[in-house]
Amino acid sequence: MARKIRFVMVGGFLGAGKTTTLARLARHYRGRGLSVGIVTNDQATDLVDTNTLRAQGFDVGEVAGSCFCCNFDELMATIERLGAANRPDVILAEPVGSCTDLVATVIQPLKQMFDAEFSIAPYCVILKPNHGTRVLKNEANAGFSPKAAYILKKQLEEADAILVNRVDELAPTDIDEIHQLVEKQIPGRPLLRVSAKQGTGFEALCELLDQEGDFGRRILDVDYDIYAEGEAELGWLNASIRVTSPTEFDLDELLLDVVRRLHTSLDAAGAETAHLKTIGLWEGFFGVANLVSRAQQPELSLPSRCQVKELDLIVNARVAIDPAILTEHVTAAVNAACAERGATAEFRQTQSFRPGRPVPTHRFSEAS
Ligand SMILES: Nc1nc2c(ncn2[C@@H]2O[C@H](COP(=O)(O)OP(=O)(O)OP(=O)(O)O)[C@@H](O)[C@H]2O)c(=O)[nH]1
Ligand SMILES: [Mg+2]
Repeated sequence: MARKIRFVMVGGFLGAGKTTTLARLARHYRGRGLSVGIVTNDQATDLVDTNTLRAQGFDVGEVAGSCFCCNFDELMATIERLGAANRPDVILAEPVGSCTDLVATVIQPLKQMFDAEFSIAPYCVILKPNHGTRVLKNEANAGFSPKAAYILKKQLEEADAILVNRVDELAPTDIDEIHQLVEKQIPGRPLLRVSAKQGTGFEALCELLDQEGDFGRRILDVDYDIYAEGEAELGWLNASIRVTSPTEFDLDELLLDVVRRLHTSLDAAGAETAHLKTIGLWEGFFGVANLVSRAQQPELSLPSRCQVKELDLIVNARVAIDPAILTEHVTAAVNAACAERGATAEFRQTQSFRPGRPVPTHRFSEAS
């Protein structure tokens, strides 16, 4: 009988560092000679994450159109497709950052219906310190609404282990404060201090993920009305754009310019950003720029270091604003950034909406 596939799902709120973590884990498993498949997930097509991971050379399948929990069959079909040529030893899965109740709707169905095929790694959930701390402190101005804060707390509650990310930019006293806050509110979970960007804490994370045991058993008591309303407060936008210019320009500067313009205009509109990300792709080169909070600065997370005359640009935005207004902001920012370089933007597809109510394919209320 074929060896079981190790199923490693890493959750966490929008912009927490899931994709960065999965890329690092994928390199780690590959380095151990294991074959790795990654499954990304979103409410719509044209994912920055899928393109970012593929551009780094990973085997990526995408569940687009609804979350893993609401399209469990597509998750299974995607894993099967990834294994068509070469059965993976490890599947790394990234759920949508506004999803929770994943133990009852993804892990337990895997355990109870596909036990012969998968072994389940501890379910780790990443905390974005800036946002997470404000939510855990119940600060009035935590960036999003109390309903969105509810989702973040539920995500942490169902975790087997919690990863406090971005320790590279935190003072030790701040890390200690977050540690104590998490320990007090969500007690009894291993708590790892990591930097997905720099790799700090990843030895301990990989050891934790290798543990054998009965993981993914913390089934939540979730109020689906609050959960659905929390998700629906976010404006969601995925756009794909073809950019062309008669003269060369710096791809990375364009990406940063788009995100900077959005940062400025959305801030002026009083809208909190959960995650704004954009990837530019041209002939095997790629660059990625992000903004993870209104209070932080845009950053070029993966530079392309290339000059181009044309590129495919994908913008994914998750912002607490009306999706039609979000579309206006994105269109204006892309057009202005392109015009400044004498380039033309042709919008090929734009999907913008508020996420619909989650209706899981399966929901197991008892752990196996
Ligand atoms: N400084 C720092 N930045 C990080 C770290 N981890 C991730 N980031 C940055 O945070 C941003 C978001 O990271 P992602 O990995 O895309 O986050 P995500 O959770 O996959 O986001 P969504 O898929 O949109 O929910 C990117 O700009 C990353 O470079 C970290 O450890 N330190
Ligand atoms: Mg991601």
